[in-house]
Amino acid sequence: MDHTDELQVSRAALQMINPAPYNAEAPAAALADEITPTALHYVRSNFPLPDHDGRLEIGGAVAHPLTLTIDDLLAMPSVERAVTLECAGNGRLAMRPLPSGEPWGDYAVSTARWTGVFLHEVLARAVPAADGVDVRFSGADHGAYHLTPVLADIDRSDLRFVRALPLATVADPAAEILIAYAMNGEPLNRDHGAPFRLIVPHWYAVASVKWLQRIDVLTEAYTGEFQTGHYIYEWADRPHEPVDLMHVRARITEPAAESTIVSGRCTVRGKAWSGTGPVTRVDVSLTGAGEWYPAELRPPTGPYHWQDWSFEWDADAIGRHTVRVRATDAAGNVQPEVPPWNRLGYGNNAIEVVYFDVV
Ligand SMILES: Nc1nc2c(c(=O)[nH]1)N[C@H]1C(S)=C(S)[C@@H](COP(=O)(O)O)O[C@H]1N2
Ligand SMILES: [Mo]
Repeated sequence: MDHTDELQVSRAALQMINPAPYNAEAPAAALADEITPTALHYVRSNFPLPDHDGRLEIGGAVAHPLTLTIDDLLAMPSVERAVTLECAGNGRLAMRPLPSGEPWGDYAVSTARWTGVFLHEVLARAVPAADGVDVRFSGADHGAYHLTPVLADIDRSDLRFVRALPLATVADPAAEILIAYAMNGEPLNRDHGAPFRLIVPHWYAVASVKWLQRIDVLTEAYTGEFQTGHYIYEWADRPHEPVDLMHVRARITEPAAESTIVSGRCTVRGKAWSGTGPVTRVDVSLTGAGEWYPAELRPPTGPYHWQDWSFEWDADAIGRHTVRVRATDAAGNVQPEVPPWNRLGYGNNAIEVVYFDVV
């Protein structure tokens, strides 16, 4: 198969949002399993698929600049982590007024098994300067920007996807940030960042730079369109904040929303996740503003992995029933009733409301 055929096959099961640059949601089935098959994993790209020369340059304020290839990474100890990635724009479609940006429904979220090396071990080989502040990650992708830049001095005719993380975060072994070269046991495909990408657990997926080409240690805080322009919560009533950790959220996966079900006992189930600690409880409400009942919550099967929950519902009365589901995490964060509106439409973790018609 040539590249074009390969892409057609790997994209066939997704719900396309934008053909170029290619952006696509996962189908509902993607949330059913522990691990999302690669062909069902959502894709979000800001630019056309880039060519990558296979080299990873590490420089800036370091004592030993390095050039690594996939073989160098394969020679290092490998780690595998299941990581739930969610786009910060997931759920944007439910915000009012509707913000600009990709009109994501609720399926820009997936969980894959990523294999790679620890970023902190790679960076340690380059020996970052003691006065390093940020670490800047450059993707190989660049081109005309399909959205309107937020920063005033941006040339939208040729932009590159560049993001930074604090050096303290990158150097912390507990952060477990990966340079991943495999996804669900296969080499990364082109849509997911071949030949290697960052995987930053717990963060909204914008931090997980694909097609990673350069890593530079900076002695000043990084500013750029994808760091301080877009991916900022522009609140109406308080200071702006950067998009960082995923907000706590639960989704109902079964029965399908708006489906007709036969009266009797019914298991409602779904997934819950958070970037600010494991989910500690999930509650279900069956009557709009009424009481909340605890759902059964499975313990996490990994530190960065969505959790299963289920609720036995006696759906005896025929008619239309509403079901709401609300997750709480170990840090005490709870989902809000109403989307937390911000100008660019990030971080919508409002309580999901679905209805079922019982017959
Ligand atoms: N180089 C590069 N990395 C990127 C992006 C991008 O446009 N270019 N998009 C980011 C965003 S916003 C998301 S949500 C995730 C999506 O990862 P996926 O396509 O593997 O699901 O990649 C992130 N990494
Ligand atoms: Mo995203």
